[in-house]
Amino acid sequence: MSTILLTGFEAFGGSAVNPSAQLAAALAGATVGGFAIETMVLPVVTVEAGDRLDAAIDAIGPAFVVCCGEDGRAAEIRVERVAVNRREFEADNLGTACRNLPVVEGGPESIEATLPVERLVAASLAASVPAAASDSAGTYLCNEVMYRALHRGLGGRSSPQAGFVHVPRLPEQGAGRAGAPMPFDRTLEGVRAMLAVLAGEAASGSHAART
Ligand code: PCA
Repeated sequence: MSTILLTGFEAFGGSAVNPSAQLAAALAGATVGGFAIETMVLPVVTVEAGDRLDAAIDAIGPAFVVCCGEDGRAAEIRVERVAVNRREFEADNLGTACRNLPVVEGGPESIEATLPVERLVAASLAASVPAAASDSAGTYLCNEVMYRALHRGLGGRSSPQAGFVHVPRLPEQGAGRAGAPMPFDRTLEGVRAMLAVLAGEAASGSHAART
């Protein structure tokens, strides 16, 4: 059976929970449209998160990689269009700071998602879950793992279609800086609709089109 690898992140920034870790827990072992969903929760730790993702892609050989994370500024599910080759943050979960460092030395300035971003957004909206495409995944761990997942394809390594989905905080976390929380069952419904689109596209053969 073909596989979709879905990743979440552990809690960070003083929060006790992360909605993306809950997505990984809720979808572990699920089947969507004939695809097995495998999940993992990544550490909010620079370099290590990308290394773990890389190893999982090598071990599992998924058709698609959907990395998920929390965005405290989001009021809707955000499907990222692009990852940038920059690490710029005050502290990861081990206290490491990064100032204007590349994710991958010598890598391109930016890499576009190879998931069908607009169709994923449409799928969530069709399920009545607010969603939008986004042109910035930030310069923290979410951007870093997205860049790593996409960069491996440039060097000729096996490269599943990959991208990143940012989700709003949970109601128990309160609103972020500019965001609004989303109940977990809504987030799950939106992401499930996106996975169904991926499974449907692969089954109908448009998988290679990468649009
Ligand atoms: N969100 C952070 C990192 C982990 C997460 O869930 C981000 O947006 O980079």
